[in-house]
Amino acid sequence: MKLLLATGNRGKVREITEMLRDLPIEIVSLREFPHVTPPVESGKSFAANARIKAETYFRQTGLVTLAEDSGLRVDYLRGQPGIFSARFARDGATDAENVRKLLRLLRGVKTGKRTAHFMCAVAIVDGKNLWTAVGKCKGRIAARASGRSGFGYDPIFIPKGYRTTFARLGEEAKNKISHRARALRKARAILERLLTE
Ligand code: ITT
Repeated sequence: MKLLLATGNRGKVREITEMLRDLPIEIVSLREFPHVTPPVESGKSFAANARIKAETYFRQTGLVTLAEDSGLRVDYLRGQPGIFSARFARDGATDAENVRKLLRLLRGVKTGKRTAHFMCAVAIVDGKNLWTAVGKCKGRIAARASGRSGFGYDPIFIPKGYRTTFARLGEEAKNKISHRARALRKARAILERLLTE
């Protein structure tokens, strides 16, 4: 089975490819479809945006498509940046700009009030059905950035039960407990069913 992993985010591609490594699936990326047009992510939830992406890319390629929408919800900021995590500082912002903005907004906020969680919604479309699965990872925002692994807000996110950031824990540890890992564990059952059909 061929599966289109419909994301332009290299960090997501790396993690999802690793998580699905043991399945007999040929994963193809958007790089092999340079002419597809990305959708406007106009949904009001992670699940809605994941669905929009999966449906748009399925329509243009005809391949079973897996897309995901994810982001960070910070309690002190009433859930911001949420679905706008990728473009928090500005449209086309770099990870470093987004991290800087978040740290600035939390300057002086005490450890106990820096709670946050990552969310990930995965959508799979095969032309007949659409499935979604979500995963959540609780934690808090560090006082300063630390670590080089991962992407996005990883240098400032400390998962619950740990003392250091995702970026310092490294990909193997992150891939066991992350929001993406949790959503993918559920999505895996769907892919296994598709494989037997
Ligand atoms: P695609 O839409 O092409 O998949 P994107 O990066 O624009 O790529 P999103 O709209 O889902 O994807 O935005 C997700 C953003 O949330 C991402 O750019 C990061 O800033 C943040 N994010 C999501 N998962 C993360 C993770 O595991 N670690 C750190 N930051 C993460």
